[in-house]
Amino acid sequence: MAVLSILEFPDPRLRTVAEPVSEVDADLTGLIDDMLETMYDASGIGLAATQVNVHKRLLVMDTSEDRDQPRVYINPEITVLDEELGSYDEGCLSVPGFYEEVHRPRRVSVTAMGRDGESFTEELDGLNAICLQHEIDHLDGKLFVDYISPLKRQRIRKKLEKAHRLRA
Ligand code: QAP
Ligand code: CO
Repeated sequence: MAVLSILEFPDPRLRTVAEPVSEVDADLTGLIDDMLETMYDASGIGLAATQVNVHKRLLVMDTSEDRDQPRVYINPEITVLDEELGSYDEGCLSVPGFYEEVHRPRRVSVTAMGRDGESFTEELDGLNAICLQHEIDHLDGKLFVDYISPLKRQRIRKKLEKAHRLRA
């Protein structure tokens, strides 16, 4: 297993639209395990393959208090169950240090394959529903900062670009 490096906004590779996974083989389960290790190492609750520069439709999540309930979604397809929106102060491992309120549907249904390649369907609400929508956005090249004002987004961009220059 390995901790992978995470792309950060405004890296243009985060805008890539991911391709469906065709087969759940040993390479893919290895990637899943590395993504889970990367998410736990970074204290995140969700991570999409896009964020580790792999452009496949795959994401991992764990919103549990004890960080012991990994969830894996391969080729996730989401249906909004309820148009009612909820708001949450979202963050992102690709936008470190910044949090902004985002509105999203509160209840969704998702059909996906798990780590075993078996298809499943489940209904999600609360933080799980928010996190899943945030991670599927990554697979479509979208970031939570796309939902905030251009002025706030530009401020975040400038601060992260400066941090990246200092790091380099
Ligand atoms: C996405 O985000 C999410 O800025 C997952 O310094 C977040 O795990 C969905 C993190 C909130 C719904 C609600 C962010 C860690 C983790 C940071 C994360 C940071 C350290 C973000
Ligand atoms: Co994110």
